[in-house]
Amino acid sequence: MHNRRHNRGFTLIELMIVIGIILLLVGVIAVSFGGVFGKRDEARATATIETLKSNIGSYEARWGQAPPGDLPQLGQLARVLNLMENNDTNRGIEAMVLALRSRREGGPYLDMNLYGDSSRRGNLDNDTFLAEVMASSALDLPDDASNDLFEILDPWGNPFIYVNIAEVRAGTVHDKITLANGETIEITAQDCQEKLRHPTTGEFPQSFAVWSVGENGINEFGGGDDITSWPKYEK
Ligand SMILES: [Ca+2]
Ligand SMILES: [Ca+2]
Ligand SMILES: [Ca+2]
Repeated sequence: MHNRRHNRGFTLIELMIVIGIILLLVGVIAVSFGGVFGKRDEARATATIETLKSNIGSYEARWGQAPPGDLPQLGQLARVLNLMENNDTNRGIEAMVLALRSRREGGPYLDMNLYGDSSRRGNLDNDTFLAEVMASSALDLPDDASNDLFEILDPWGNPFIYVNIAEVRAGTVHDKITLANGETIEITAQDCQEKLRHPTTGEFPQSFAVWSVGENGINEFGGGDDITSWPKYEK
């Protein structure tokens, strides 16, 4: 009797130790897998930005400037009257995507693998360019092209943010970004002028800036875990 009780107690402690070890192992595995997935997403975001950089570079070589950061500017450049969208949200990335989809000047410049992948393309603010302006023919979009104003999405489902640096300098940048969680964040020219400059040289990235708000979903204008088209500044 005494022996059996002693044995039972021992078994319980043993069991708790085993459970403890299992929990510890599960924790270690979960953390390392989380790290692996996090790294994989980060690498994918970096690869997408590299593709966009190369696409924008080709566009820039023919059009003489980086894609405009809003539709009226693109309209002016492409001589499409009243090219506009109706919600003032995701303006930068939408204008960039539309500019790169144009077949004019040797386009389209947008990587069709990127554009054709529905997991990397979205229309979070659910808008279209106004059909009556005949933008489709003026921009020479492919015949089967949708009128949707698409965003290119990062691996966490948030749109990449695009600004044209000439527009940052001119103070005309004003954008709202729709995040995957339904929140909206605001981007002003003043923010960009302050936060996109190199902290010591005061230089802006290039003729444009593309960045992802990163895994934390918080826009840090290229700081923190944001993934950027320019070399990240040292803290
Ligand atoms: Ca929009
Ligand atoms: Ca849109
Ligand atoms: Ca971030």
